[in-house]
Amino acid sequence: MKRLLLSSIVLWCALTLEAQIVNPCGPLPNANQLRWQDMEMYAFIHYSLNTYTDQEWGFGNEDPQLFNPSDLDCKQWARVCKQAGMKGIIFTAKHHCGFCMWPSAYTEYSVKNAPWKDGKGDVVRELADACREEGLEFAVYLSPWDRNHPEYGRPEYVTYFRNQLRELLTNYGDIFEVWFDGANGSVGWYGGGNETRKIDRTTDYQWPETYKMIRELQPKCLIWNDGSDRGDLRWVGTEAGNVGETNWSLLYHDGDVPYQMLHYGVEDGDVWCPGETNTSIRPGWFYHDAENEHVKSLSKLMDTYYKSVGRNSTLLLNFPIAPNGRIHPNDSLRGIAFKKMIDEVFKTDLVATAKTTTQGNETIIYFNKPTTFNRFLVEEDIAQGQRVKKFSLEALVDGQWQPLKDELVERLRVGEQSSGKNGDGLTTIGHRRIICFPTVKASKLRFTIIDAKCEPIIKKIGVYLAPELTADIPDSGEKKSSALHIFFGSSLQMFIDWDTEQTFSSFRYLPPQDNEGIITHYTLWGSTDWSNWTKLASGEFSNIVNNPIWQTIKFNPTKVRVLRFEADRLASGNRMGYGDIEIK
Ligand code: FUL
Repeated sequence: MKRLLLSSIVLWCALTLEAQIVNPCGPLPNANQLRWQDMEMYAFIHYSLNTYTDQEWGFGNEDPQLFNPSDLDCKQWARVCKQAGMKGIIFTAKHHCGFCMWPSAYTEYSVKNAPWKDGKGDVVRELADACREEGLEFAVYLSPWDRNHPEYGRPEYVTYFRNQLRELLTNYGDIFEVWFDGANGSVGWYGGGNETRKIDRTTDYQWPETYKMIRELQPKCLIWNDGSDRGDLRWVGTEAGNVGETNWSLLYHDGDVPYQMLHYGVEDGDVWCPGETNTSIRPGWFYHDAENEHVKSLSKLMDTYYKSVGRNSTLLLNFPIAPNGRIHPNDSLRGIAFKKMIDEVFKTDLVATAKTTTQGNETIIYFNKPTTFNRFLVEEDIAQGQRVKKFSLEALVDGQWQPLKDELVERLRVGEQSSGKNGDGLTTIGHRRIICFPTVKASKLRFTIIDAKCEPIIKKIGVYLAPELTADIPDSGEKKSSALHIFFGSSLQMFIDWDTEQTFSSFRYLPPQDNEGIITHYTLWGSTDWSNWTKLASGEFSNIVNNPIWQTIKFNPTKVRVLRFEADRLASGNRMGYGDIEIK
């Protein structure tokens, strides 16, 4: 064991030192959190009855008879995830619809009443075994919101939920994380009630008792939270695949956790609660045929990597399972290419062949000759706390020091206050920070820590030349709705009309991307004469706030001259908003 010198920034080469905590700085991670952070990337797998109903959120009354995959192969999932660089898998043992992918003793709504394997199957078991065979860790997602259960929203439900959790935590070996999901309580089947159940998510689930049970049954398991009771790690406030470039692994131990805190952490927080960035390899979490050509591009996935692992977070990347019971080839090929690209980018550390000097908080890397690079990587020894608040990077190009900045810095969201975070992006470091900038050819690189909470302890730095990735095909900027005649009857009612009758069977809605006026519940009407209206569809846009992607409403082919699209409920604001509309 070597000791870290604390006099200043110490270690420049890609060495991993086991450090003694001699000078702790603020809250520290525990052994579980340290181990988990080093996993860096692990997979989510979304698979349930939704896979067979083309939905993102089931209502709770979907028929278990639908679950009969022809070719379910958990070993294929594990192999793909491993090759995609994932260190573990978190599986949707139960999603909001309440259908259990294991034969729970506490409900009939599970695989035991599905035709698959004559009701003798257990997907959780098969996946847990497959993970072990591949050397992957295994974890479960158990939705607290259960739209099937008659007692949901009542104290009896908490007992049911804990019983299920106990089954999962005792029968399937080591579980590295439990994922509870914050979506909760609205309309659902609830045993036939078809009603709305409101809950207070901070008190009704009685988390402290549940957490105690988890600690007893699985002492190494991390508890996910979205800002209700503090668990061991936090959601980052979005499903788009990015955490703030400033990202403290700290929160306050109690009080509300608004988006700003989820996304950026809290500099003077008093508990260690690192961020986990979750996103899907496709637009939706569950499989939909219509998304087969929309698997995220390599450049989008790399962007996600830089904005998660490269910003002091872990990456939880979702692979949905197709109706046949396997990961679709488009997703597996892209996942594997993603891992190859990460390896390619970080293959050659240019610091290894350079000379490095450190004086105080300034380090200079002297390259043997003018060298091209476009990535800078730096890691703090987080076992000793997260310390660095601000740093700078400069490249010596043709005898002149040029400042480098993080070209992936986020724009502020509507209404978001700037707190200086969104300047050059060179703020916090933590477990790993990767700075992307346009390729420079320089003879020296200067890294200066400008501000830190305590004496900085840097564990590693690296400089790399990433290959140019063909950018995603840019959006032409032309909206599909620009060809439509759209006008508003009120702030919650939109009309689209045509000169002549048209036959349509689908209506697509892209919510506004700045968060204001997102429609969560809608009704769609059609008419040929403006006075007799036929209801074409009504319902909810599941998960539209956290994942504001295109939503498709399908209906029987109908002749209309005018469509009336009504917002029955908005997520925020009082005027319906839209990013785009497409009608076919
Ligand atoms: C969300 C859920 O509502 C989605 O369906 C999905 O499971 C995602 C990971 O979390 O909150």
